[in-house]
Amino acid sequence: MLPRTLGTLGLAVLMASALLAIPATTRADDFQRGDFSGDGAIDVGDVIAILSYLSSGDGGECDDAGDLDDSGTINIGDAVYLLHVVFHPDGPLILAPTSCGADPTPDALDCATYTPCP
Ligand SMILES: [Ca+2]
Ligand SMILES: [Ca+2]
Repeated sequence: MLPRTLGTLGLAVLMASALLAIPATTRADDFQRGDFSGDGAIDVGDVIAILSYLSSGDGGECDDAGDLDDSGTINIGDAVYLLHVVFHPDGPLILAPTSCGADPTPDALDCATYTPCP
C-alpha cells in the first residue's frame, strides 16, 4: 500500500524505479534450427560453425540452433545430422530444420540472439 503523502510525482518515480529494476531479457524466443551461424540460411557453413564450436568452444549467438536433434547438447551427431540435411534436403528425416519457432524442449542451451526470425 502506498503512503498517502507520496503524490503523483512520487508515484511516477516509484514506478520508474520498479521498471528499471526489471532485468532486460536477452533471449531470442524464435530461431531456425540448423542455422548455427545465424545468417538466415542453412548450409555447409553451419556444419563448419558447429565443428568449430566443438573444437574451440567459440559458438554463435544461438546455441539452440546448433542442436539439430533437440537433445539438449551440441555434439558431432548434430554436425553429421546437418550434413545430411544440407546434402539430402529431401531425404527421409525424423527431425528436420524448420521455419522460425521456439524451442519446445527446456534445456541448458541458450539462444541469446537470433535476428533472422521476426
Ligand atoms: Ca547459416
Ligand atoms: Ca544435439
